[in-house]
Amino acid sequence: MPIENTLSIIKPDATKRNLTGLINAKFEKAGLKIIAQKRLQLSEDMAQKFYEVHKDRPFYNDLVSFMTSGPVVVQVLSGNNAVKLNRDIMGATNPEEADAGTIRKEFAESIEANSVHGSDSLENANLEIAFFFAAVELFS
Ligand code: IDP
Ligand code: MG
Repeated sequence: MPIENTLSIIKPDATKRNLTGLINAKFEKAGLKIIAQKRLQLSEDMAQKFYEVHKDRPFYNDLVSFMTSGPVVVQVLSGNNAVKLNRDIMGATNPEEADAGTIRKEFAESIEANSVHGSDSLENANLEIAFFFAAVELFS
C-alpha cells in the first residue's frame, strides 16, 4: 500500500476540552505517524481561504466563526493509505451518523463542532499540507 501524507486539524471544540492527546492516541494506535504539528489561532482570512470550497453553503460563515473561536492543532499524518485511514478514524461528518469508536462519535459536540478535519483526497491533502507547512517542516 502506498505511503501517503494527509492534513489533520484538531478543531477548537476539542482543544478547548483538552482532547488533543486522546484524539492523537487514536491516530497513533492505528499506525499513523505525526510528521509535522503546530498549534495556532486561525485568522478569519485563513479560515475563509481554507474552507473556500464551502463558501456558498449556508453554514460557511458559522464555520469560519467556529474555526477561529480558539486554537487549533494542524498536523500532517503519514502512513499506508493515510487519507482514507484518517477519514475512517474520524468518522462521519455528523456525529449522529458516525460509527462507534470513531473520534466524532466519541468526542464531537455537533455536526459543526465535530472535533477534527481530515483531507478528503490525496490531491486535496497535498494542497492543504502546503497551506500550513513548508516542505522543510515535514519530518521524513
Ligand atoms: P468533512 O469535515 O467531514 O469533510 P465537509 O462537508 O467537508 O465535512 O464540511 C466541512 C465542515 O463544515 C464539517 O467538518 C463541519 O465542521 C462543517 N459542516 C458541514 N456540514 C455542516 C452543516 O450541515 N451544518 C453546520 N456545519 C457543517
Ligand atoms: Mg471536507
